[in-house]
Amino acid sequence: MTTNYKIRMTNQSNNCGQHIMVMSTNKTKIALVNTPLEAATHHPLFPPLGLAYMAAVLEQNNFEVKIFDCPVCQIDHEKLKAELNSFQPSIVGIGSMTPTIESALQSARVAREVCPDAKIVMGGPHATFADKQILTDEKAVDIIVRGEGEETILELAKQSPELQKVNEIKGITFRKYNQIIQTPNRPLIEDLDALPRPAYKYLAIEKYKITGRNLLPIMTSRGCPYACSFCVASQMFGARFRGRSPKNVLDELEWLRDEYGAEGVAFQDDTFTYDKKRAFEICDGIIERKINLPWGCGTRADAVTKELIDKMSKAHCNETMFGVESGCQKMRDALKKRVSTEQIENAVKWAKEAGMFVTVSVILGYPGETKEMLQESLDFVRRMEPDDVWLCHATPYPGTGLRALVESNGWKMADDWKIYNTMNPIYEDPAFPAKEIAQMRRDFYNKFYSPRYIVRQGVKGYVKGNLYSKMMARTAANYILWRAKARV
Ligand code: B12
Ligand code: SF4
Repeated sequence: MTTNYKIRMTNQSNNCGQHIMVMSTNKTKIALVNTPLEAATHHPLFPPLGLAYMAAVLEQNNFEVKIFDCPVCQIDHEKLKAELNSFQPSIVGIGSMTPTIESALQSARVAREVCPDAKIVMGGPHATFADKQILTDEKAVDIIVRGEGEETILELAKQSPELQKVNEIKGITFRKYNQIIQTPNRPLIEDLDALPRPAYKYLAIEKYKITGRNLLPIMTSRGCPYACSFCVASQMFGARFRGRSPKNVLDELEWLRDEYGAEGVAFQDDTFTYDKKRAFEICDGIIERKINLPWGCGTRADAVTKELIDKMSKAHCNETMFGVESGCQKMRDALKKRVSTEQIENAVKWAKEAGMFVTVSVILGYPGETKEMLQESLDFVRRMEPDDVWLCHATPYPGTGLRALVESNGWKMADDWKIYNTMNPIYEDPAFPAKEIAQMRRDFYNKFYSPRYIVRQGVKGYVKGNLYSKMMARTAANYILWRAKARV
């Protein structure tokens, strides 16, 4: 298929930067960068699915692609610079989330130094909503891709290196002389089944282990019809749920197991069960095809029924995360969550009865929340006795209603993006000091991860075989030991 390309031997490096001799061609080269991690993260590392999708589309169209997956390969900016220098791509595409934006900008600067003629493109949820600010402040970035990237990066690659008709490419923001120009939004990809599978061959996929197990991600849908005020999902991927067909999903699950040795799968959809009929069909398919992989997913409490939860459990779902956000109806209304207390209690109860590891996530300190309301919320969560609780400080990410609200209140906000990871208070509500919120968060965890909790998770994990419970029994034991040593 590519015989008209010149082939030569060059000294290049593999996914993790070890030098090897490879055949290379005269195809246009595109580098995709998962930017270096500058500080330890509280999350396990997951493969950068968005970059892997874009790599697949570019490869399908005969471009030469490399992904520099810096966090898992422990590539810092110096090493990235050397890698880009030896690859000399026409486009350097860099992903961004809010806590990693500083690192992403630093990646752009090193790319500019060693590839002065390359176009430096940035995408992802931070750049999408901070496009104008980034292009104003950072000359090393040429173009921002807003929202879904597959079709946009392909059009950029096709026009590369001249990019003479860049203004005709939808979904980008770019600088022309001293002006910043936003082209119209790109229509969403209608048929997600038509996308190639994420090109994991460009990643050091074997390095992604969670407690020693090969747990791989899958995204079976995009878009969210809700508009919770702290979240960018519906603006990023559209306010309409676009689900892949059950067959397409099931084929990918088998591929993850057979080609990549997956021992478990993380469904990373925003609301996996939004289309219940589709969720039932996927579960039936998993059972019929004997896919036999444990999996977890996140969803809304109003998007499940007892029957669906039981079916998911039969299909080896052993972990579910519900975005509860608050135990106080008034706060859930303010957050635009549109879920009732009864729906939350039922969903958690059904999932626990089905033997799943149930996590709930809760937002702390949303504007208008009082100490009493937060206490009500924490008491509600404690009563439900989930297996884990993510207590997230309300974090005003660019593009969210929450950010607009905090700005309109005139409250001071932290401008260090690195701390936008939900573990830190970001703004100060004069009526409810951030210090008090942080203390209530600590107190909750100190009581929650108790010896009784360890026994409960130990039984669920070691006797009943739930993988997540095993992990949490150990994590909680370490937490208690750490507290005892540190006397906190
Ligand atoms: C899985 C996930 C994680 C995983 C793994 C992240 C990863 N490796 O991608 C983990 C658990 C590590 C994680 C952590 C966090 N996450 Co998270 N996460 C997700 C989730 C659920 C799925 C990500 C995914 O795979 N999407 C599917 C792919 C196809 O989309 P994508 O990655 O966005 O890529 C597309 C576009 O963004 C764009 N694109 C992306 N990069 C680039 C680069 C170029 C050059 C171009 C052209 C285009 C482009 O094109 C891609 C293909 O269409 C999303 C929600 C969502 N729906 O995306 C939240 C989401 C990305 N996370 C979010 C947040 C807030 C976080 C945290 C900051 C806090 C938290 N939740 O704990 C941490 C911080 C992590 C850190 N590094 O510091 C927010 C991001 C908001 C923001 N402004 O950054 C999201 C959008 C959730 C939300 N709805 O608010 N997360
Ligand atoms: S929090 Fe969940 S339900 Fe709400 S908008 Fe985001 S993805 Fe949708």
